[in-house]
Amino acid sequence: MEPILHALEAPGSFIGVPTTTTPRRGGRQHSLAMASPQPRLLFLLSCLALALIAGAEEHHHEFIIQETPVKRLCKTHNIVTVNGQFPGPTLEVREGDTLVINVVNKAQYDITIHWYVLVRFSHPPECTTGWADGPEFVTQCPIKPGGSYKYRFTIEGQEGTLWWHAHSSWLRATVYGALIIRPKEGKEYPFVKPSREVPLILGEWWNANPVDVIREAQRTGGAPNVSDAFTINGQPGDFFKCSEKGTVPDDDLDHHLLSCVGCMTRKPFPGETALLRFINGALNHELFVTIAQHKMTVVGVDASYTKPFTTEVLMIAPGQTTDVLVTMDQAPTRYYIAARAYVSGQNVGFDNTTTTAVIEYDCGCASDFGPKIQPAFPALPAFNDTATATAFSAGIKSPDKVKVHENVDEYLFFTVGLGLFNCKPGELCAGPNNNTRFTASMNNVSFVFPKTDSLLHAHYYKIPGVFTTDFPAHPPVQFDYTAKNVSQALWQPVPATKLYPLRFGSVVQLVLQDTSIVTPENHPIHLHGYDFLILAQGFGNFDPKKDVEKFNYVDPPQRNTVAVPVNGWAVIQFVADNPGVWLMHCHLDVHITWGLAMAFLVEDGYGELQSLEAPPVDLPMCS
Ligand SMILES: [Cu+2]
Repeated sequence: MEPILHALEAPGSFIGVPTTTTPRRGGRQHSLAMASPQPRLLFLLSCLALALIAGAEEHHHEFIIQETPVKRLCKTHNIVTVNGQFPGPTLEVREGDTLVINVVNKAQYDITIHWYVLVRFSHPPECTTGWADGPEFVTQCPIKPGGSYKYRFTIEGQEGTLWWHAHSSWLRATVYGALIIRPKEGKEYPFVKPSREVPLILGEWWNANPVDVIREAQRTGGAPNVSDAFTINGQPGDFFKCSEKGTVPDDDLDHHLLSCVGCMTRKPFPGETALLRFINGALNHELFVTIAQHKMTVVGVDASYTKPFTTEVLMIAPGQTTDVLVTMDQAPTRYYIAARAYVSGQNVGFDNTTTTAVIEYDCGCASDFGPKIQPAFPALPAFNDTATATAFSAGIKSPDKVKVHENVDEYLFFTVGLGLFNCKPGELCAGPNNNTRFTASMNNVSFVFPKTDSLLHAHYYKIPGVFTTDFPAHPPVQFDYTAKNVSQALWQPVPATKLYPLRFGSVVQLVLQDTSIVTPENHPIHLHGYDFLILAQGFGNFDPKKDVEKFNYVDPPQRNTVAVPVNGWAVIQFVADNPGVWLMHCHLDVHITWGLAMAFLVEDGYGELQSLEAPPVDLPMCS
C-alpha cells in the first residue's frame, strides 16, 4: 500500500532552480584579499583542512526574488517569491556541505534571507563568518531592488529539518522554503529508515499584501490584521473556497506526491513508515498539528535529534521544525492532516481557521477509490489548550546524555512581554483605549533596529553611534512578573538599540520570563547563531531556589527556538563560541516588529577560527 500525500504545489525541490553541486576539494583556487598575510594564511590553511572532509559538497543556487501571480482563496495576488515558486525551493544537503546562494533582488522591496544554519564557518574564502546569517540591519543591510548578495556557509553539527525565510519586514509570509540536512555520506539516521520523506511547511495566507498589513499597523499603533488562512505547502486545503484542486484526489498521482524529495521507492509498501518534516512558517501563530487515526513519533526538532516520543498532537511555534515518523498502519483509505492555532494570549485576535492536507493509501483497488470517500478528520485541541502544548514540549528530550555546564559564566534573566506607549501629540494611537500604541520589550528595552548600518558591520569596523553594549543582565525593576494587575507604571519600555556583550567561550545561562503586561502569552524566542539546551520550563515567576530542582542535567532538548510558556519561564544554556552579533527575538513577527528582541555581541577569541573575518566584498551597505 502506497500512501499518497495530497496537496498542491509541493515545495519546489530544485524544479527550475539553477543549481550546481561540486565536490569540494582542498586544492581549489580562491581569491582572497589578505589584509595581514600571516594570520590570514593560518586561517586559510585551517580552512583548507576543514575543506578536506571526505565527501562534503558545495551546492550553488541562484535565488531570484521576484513578484509572481499566485491564486489562493479565489483571488490572484502578486506575491514576492523565490524563482517564481511558492513555497520556495527546497534545499537538500548533507551535514558538512557548503551552500553558496546568490540572492538577486528583482522585486520592489528591500530583502534579506535567514537560513537557520548556525553560520559559523564557510570554506574559503571567508572561513569564519557571521555575515551570512541574514537578519536585516543586524548582520547586513538589506539587498536593495536591483542588488544581489551571495550567502556562503557550511553546515556543521546540524542534521534534520531547517528552513530559510526572508528576514525583512513581513516578506517571510511568502518568501520561505525547506532546508533538509541529511547525515554525511555513509552515516544513517538514528531511527528506522523511512520509506519516504516529505517536508510539510505550515504558513499563513493573507488576502492583503502582508507588507501593507504591518505598515498600516505601524502607522496606527494598533494590532495588525490576522491572516485569512493557514496553509500546508502553500495550500489552505479542502475547507476553503477555490482550494479543491490538488488537495483532493485525482488521477494525476505524481502531481499529488507531496514533494517526493528523498523518496526511496514508489512501489507499494505495506505498513510503510514515512518521515514527515513539519516546519511552522506562520508569521504570528503557534500551531497544533494532528493526523487522523495516526500517531506520530517525534525524532527531531530544529535539526537536532530527539529521543523518540510518540504523540497524537504536535505544537509547533513559528521558527520551529518537528520531524516525525508516521507508520501507515490504518485501514487503506484517506486521512486528513490538520493544523490550527494554539492561542495563549487573552483578547488577542487570531486566525481561527483550519488547514488540511490529505494522506491517501494506495489500496490496490483504484477503481473503488472514488473521490466520494471523505477523508477521516482528526480531533484538534481547543485553541487555548495550554495543557496539551505543555505536555508536548515536556516530551522532547535529547537522545543521549548531554554535556550541561555546571560552571556558568553569565547568569542572565530577561523578561519577555508586551507593553503600551502612551500617545504623543501627532501620533495615531489605535492601541487599547485609543490613546496608546502597542509595543514589546525584553528587560524593558524595546529593540530599535538601526537604519544607517548593520550591527555586525558597525561592530567590525568600530563605527560609533549605531548601538550601545549596555543591555541589562536583569530587569531594571523586579516585580511580580505574572501578577494579574502589574502596575501601569511598568507598561512603558524604553526604545533603544542595546546589545549584551559576551566573552568568547563564556557559558551563558538565561532565564526567559514571560510577563502579564497587556496579556501573558507564549512567546517563541529564537536565538540566531547558536543551538541551546532547554534546561527547564515552568509557570509563574522563576524561583532560583525552588526551580533549580527542575533542571534537566541529563538529556535536555537542544533547539534554536523555545516556546516560553504563557505566564511562565524557560531556562536555556549555550556556549558563546561563535563570534559576531546574534539577534534573539520573539518569532511571532508582530512582536519582533514591536521590539521584542535584543542582540548578543560575542567577542573574538584568541585561537584559530575564533575571530570574525572581514565582510564579503558584496555585503550590502545601507547607503
Ligand atoms: Cu512574542
